[in-house]
Amino acid sequence: MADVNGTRMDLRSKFLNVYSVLKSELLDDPAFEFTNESRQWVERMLDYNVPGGKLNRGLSVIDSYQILKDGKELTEEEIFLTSALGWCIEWLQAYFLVLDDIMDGSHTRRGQPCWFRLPKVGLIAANDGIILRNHIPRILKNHFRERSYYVDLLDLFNEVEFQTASGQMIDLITTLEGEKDLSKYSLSLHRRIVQFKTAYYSFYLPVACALVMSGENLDNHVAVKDILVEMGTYFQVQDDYLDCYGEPEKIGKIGTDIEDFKCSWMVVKALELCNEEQKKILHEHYGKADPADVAKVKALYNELDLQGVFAEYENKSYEKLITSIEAHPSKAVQAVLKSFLGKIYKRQK
Ligand code: DMA
Ligand code: MG
Ligand code: MG
Ligand code: MG
Repeated sequence: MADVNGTRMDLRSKFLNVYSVLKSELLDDPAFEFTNESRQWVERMLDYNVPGGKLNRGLSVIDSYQILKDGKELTEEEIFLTSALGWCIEWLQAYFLVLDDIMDGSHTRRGQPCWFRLPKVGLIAANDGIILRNHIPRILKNHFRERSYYVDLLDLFNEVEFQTASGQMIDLITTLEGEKDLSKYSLSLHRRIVQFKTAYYSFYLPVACALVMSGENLDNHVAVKDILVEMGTYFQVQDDYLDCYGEPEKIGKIGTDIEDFKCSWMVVKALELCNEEQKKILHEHYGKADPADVAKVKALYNELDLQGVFAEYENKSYEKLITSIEAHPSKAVQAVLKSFLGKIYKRQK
């Protein structure tokens, strides 16, 4: 056990070293003559937004690749390359989160103020998001240009970015409809939003990166994709639940879904379970910034025992996922998927 943990720590510190390497390269970009001020801005912006999360997505690329190689020890080069791909996902995540926090009007992220909330940053954060996004093809060019699968990687990142941005769009424009008519919120609409905004980039992308690096053709792995998208859906339901019931100190952020009129799993379930009187409460208080309104909505969630409903959903999803994973013909792929699921099952953050 000590050994397993030791290896894992080692991998994490190696992964963090690769961040420093990639950052130095970007700060030395020959295409742009940095002044001291601009270099310092980018460095501070990267350190603030890229490495401070759980790093699950990034580390999963290394894990998945190793499992696909039957657990054989990876060469230093393989560790570097899988880490670089992992960091590309963390960069993509940072880009989406910086912009997501502006659009959601959030206050904190990863236990600190959202980047745009810093007095000197403000809406410069919008351009910083674009910079983060532009770093990804530069990292890929620096390290994968000569590889046979370079085009496949570019295509993969482009596709997944488009899916995520589309999901964010539906998430945002759906609130306009909800304000007009809350009863338009349904489980199928919720599913569509979360598959696109979360599942592809958080779950499919890390495994897809590992598969591409192992020389696999992604067209042959549709079944794996379906399971990962299902897992990503479960993950975002957890996110919606934690937005209301999570402890801000643990999840590092303060929920805003009720204030923002989000088509969250919580409100969809509440609409499904409430009687006419309770529905009136939702219509009256959902989507308002006043803490008194938010408290009314949360009291209704308690009344409907959404914590219990969620616990049941969580158990059912876990069992369903295990069943579909065990139906997969490859033991190695099963191991990749189970390791993923193990990391998120009953998560508190
Ligand atoms: C976020 O959904 C999705 C992306 C692509 C960032 P969200 O707004 O529920 O995320 P969070 O709760 O972290 O703000
Ligand atoms: Mg958000
Ligand atoms: Mg959002
Ligand atoms: Mg959320």
